[in-house]
Formats: sequence, C-alpha cells, structure tokens
Amino acid sequence: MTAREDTTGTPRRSVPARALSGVLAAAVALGVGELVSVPIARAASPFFAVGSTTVDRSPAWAREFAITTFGTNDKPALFLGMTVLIVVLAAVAGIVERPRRPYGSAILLALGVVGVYAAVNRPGASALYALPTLVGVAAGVVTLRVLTARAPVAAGSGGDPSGLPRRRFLVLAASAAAVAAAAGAAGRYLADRVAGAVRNRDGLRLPAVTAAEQAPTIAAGTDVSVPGATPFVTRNGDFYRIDTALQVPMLTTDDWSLRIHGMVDREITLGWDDLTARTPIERAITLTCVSNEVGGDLAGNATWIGYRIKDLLDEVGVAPDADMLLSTSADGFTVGTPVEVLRDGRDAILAVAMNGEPLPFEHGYPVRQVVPGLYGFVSATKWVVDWELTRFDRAEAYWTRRGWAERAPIKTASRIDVPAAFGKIPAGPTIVAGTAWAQHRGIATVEVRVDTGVWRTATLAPQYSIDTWRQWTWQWDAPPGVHSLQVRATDLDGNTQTEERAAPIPDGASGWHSRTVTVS
Ligand SMILES: Nc1nc2c(c(=O)[nH]1)N[C@H]1C(S)=C(S)[C@@H](COP(=O)(O)O)O[C@H]1N2
Ligand SMILES: [Mo]
Repeated sequence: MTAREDTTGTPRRSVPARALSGVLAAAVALGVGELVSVPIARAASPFFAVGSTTVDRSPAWAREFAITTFGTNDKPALFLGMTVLIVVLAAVAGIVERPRRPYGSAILLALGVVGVYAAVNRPGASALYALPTLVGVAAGVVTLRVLTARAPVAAGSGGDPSGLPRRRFLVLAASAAAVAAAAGAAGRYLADRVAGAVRNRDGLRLPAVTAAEQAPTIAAGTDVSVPGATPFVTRNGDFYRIDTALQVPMLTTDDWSLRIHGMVDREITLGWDDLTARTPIERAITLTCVSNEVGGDLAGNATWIGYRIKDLLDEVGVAPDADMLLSTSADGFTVGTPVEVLRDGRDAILAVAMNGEPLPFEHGYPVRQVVPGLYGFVSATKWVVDWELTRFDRAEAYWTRRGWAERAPIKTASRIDVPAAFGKIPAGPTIVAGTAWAQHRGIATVEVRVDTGVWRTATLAPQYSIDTWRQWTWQWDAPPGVHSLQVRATDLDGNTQTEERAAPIPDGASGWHSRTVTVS
C-alpha cells in the first residue's frame, strides 16, 4: 500500500516518526487553542472546555469513583487521562495520515468537533468560544501535513540509505514542538495574569470615605420610579461601555502606576499605595458619550470614589502655559482634557470605585478619570497610567486625530423613556417620563409638547447635583390618535436645547427627542 502511494519513489517516514508527527500536531493545536482562548475566556480553551464538560456530564458513579480513587487529585487525574487519550489518538492520526489520504487530519478534525461542541456549550458561552478550537485545529492540521509530507529528494542525496531527508524532519518536528510549547506557555501565562487581576480586584478594600466627603444621600423622588423610566443610579452591569479595547486591560493594583510628567515642576510616579494614601471623595457623576444620538442611551450615572485630580496637579506644579492634560491608558488610548476645567473646582477625580465596588475591568480597573461636564472621549480615560502636561497646539488625542473635537463640553440633552417608542396606549391620563442632563450646569426646566401644541412644563425630580442627570414626569390626558411627543430642556445657565439637529461628530448631537405613540 505504501508502494501504491509512493509515486515519487520516496519512502514514507518510519512509524515512530509519523506517530511523533501526530502528537506534535495535536500539541500545536492545543497550544494555539490555549493562546487564542485568552482574550475570550478560560472556558473557551479546547482542553479546558473538554475537561470541564467531561466533569459536568459524567454520571454520578463515575464522579464518585474519581473522587474516591483520586481524592482532590481528581481533576489532575482527569487531565492526565485526557492527555493520554489525546496522545494515543494523535499518534494514530500521525501513523494513518497519507499525503493524498488525510485520514489523520480527519481524526484531528473529529477531535476539533468535540472541542467546539464542548466550548460552545459551556455556561455563558457564545459562538466565539468555537474560535480557539478552530484556529488550533487548523494549525494542527497544517503541522501534520507538513511533518508527514514527503520532501522531494534532491538529486545526489542518495547517500542516506533510508532516502529520508531526516535533518529536515527533525528541524520541522523541533519547530512544531517549540510552537506548541511557546503558544501553550504564553496562553497559560496570560490566563494566570487574568486570574491574578480577578483575584486582586476581588480582594480589594475600598477606601474609607469620611462622612464629610461621602456622596449626599439620594432624596426620595430623585428616582421617579415609573416603570420603564431611567433609574437615577445605573447599575454597573447596565452601564454603557465605550472604548477601543479589543481586549480589556487586566491590571492589578501592583501593576498599576501613574507617571505625571511634561510641563511640570516635579515629575512623579504614583503607585497604588501613593494614590490611596490621599483623601478620597465620593460623588455621583453622570457620564455621557459624545456618540450618543438624540434619544440614545450612551449615558449613565454612578457613585464614584476617587481622588481629586486638582490636588495632584497642584502637587506636581503645572507650568502656566500648559493647557492640556494628555492622559494615556494602559493600552495606548489617549485623551486631551483642558487643564483649566480640571482645576476650576469641579469634582474631577481619579476614580477607583463605581457604585460601591472596585471599578469593573471594563470600566477601567484599577483607576480611571471621571470629570463632570465633559464627554468621555475628552475626559474619562480608563486604565489610566500616564499623564503628560502639554498644550493643545502640541499634542492631539486619539479621537481628535480622527476628526472629533479638541474640547467637548456635554450638550444639554433630554430624553423620553416612557411611553415606549411606537407604543400603543389607551386614551386618558397617562404618565410621560424621562431624563435630562446638562452636567456641571444643571437642569432648570424640562418641557414637553404634543404634536405642534404649546410647550408644557414637566415636573422635575429633586436635583441631586448639577453633575448628575435629572429625571422628570409629565401628566398627559392622551386623546385618541397618533401623536408625537417632544421634549426639550433648559439648563441653569438659561440655555434651551436647540431644535437644530446635529450629528454626534464632531462635538455631540443636538436636536429635540421625539416619540410617536398610538393612543386608542
Ligand atoms: N482607555 C480608554 N478609556 C476610555 C475610552 C477608550 O476607548 N479607552 N473611551 C472613552 C469614551 S469615548 C467614553 S464615552 C467613556 C466611556 O466610559 P464607560 O465605558 O465606563 O461608560 O470612556 C472613555 N475612556
Ligand atoms: Mo465616548
């Protein structure tokens, strides 16, 4: 049978060499799978997914047997068993692989199907969980094909009695082993770092805020408590997330430091302990994204604990002609914030906690900026690690370079939450509710109108602070028909929202939010 295939006249490699090829191919597949799983989830690693699924799906007697036999070593025993099984199957795959009849590749693919099945069925898995196995198996098949291919015998190389380009095989096999080991080790290392960051966050003690610096309590009625209306405090899990990070930076408080340099009298680098030795303050502040469309939901309100940015700037001594704080995140994103705004007395902070928890990783753990009144892209740097005091005429931040504004105070905005868009409601008294914001200026009035009628004043919830949004309600005696509800707000500076529509780029959307409802 070998002879039939050997149209090139080159003998195939020995059985042990082929078995080794199969094992190396499987190792490459698992190593690459491990590495690709890091940004997705531990459970997306093919080896881990199959192991966990085996544990979850094994019948009670098998589990009991494993625990009574191996005790707390039941998991290492399982992984050892899986490894032996994979080595055997992979060796067989290597032995049966033929250049024209890829039986071995088919075995690897079949193992891949098992891996994909296990990964996408892990709790909370998405289709993305298939990716590590798919990429891994592709790498494994390529490895197998290369290692089991018959290299053309160069003329005059007949000196080797076996006719095999043995050196070439050894080099390839060693390379495959190196790839497998490096990918697997890198994957494990990164996964451990991720786990280390999770442990670090779980174990973090929040700074104790003195009574004087605690956020004021939320007065009754601040939350209008109308079903479907925006809650006054946005839960962390519901908080909008906007960033350029494909992979959320996972820093520990030990990894973190903030270097402050540029146009300053004294450069300093703060570690976590240096930062948290300062006096923390707690404030509720509403964040908004410049990309928010009229009526959109890229805004959220949280109670933050942090340290005053102004105090840090005073400490380093900012040069009088420095007008920009260029902040950089651990993943290289940059933000330019006017120094003047940071020092005008508002509660601009380096935040470490959000709604009574350490910052969630997606929201900047361990340290981010929060600045009342400015859109996030010019103020709210997450995972912030570097501050350079500079000038707007010398430096340009990430989004400014891409056509967005250099400076961007938040525009006064209002939104109808209830009734729902294109909702159907019965005629008669109904409640209209929503939110409005004009951070650091505050909301003075909200008005609602039906169709082209007169503007009516809505009832405002108590103002918590000028840095937070303000909820409102309006009683409507809804007549039958299709109606358009519109809303506009006026801030405490006396500026009423313009009707003129502007797109979010370059410095924020404008226009009145409206909703069409059918009343019957
Ligand atoms: N490191 C980093 N910080 C960032 C961003 C980013 O892309 N990277 N996006 C900014 C933008 S545009 C906004 S609106 C806010 C959003 O903060 P959130 O995701 O916590 O809601 O973060 C800001 N901070
Ligand atoms: Mo944003």
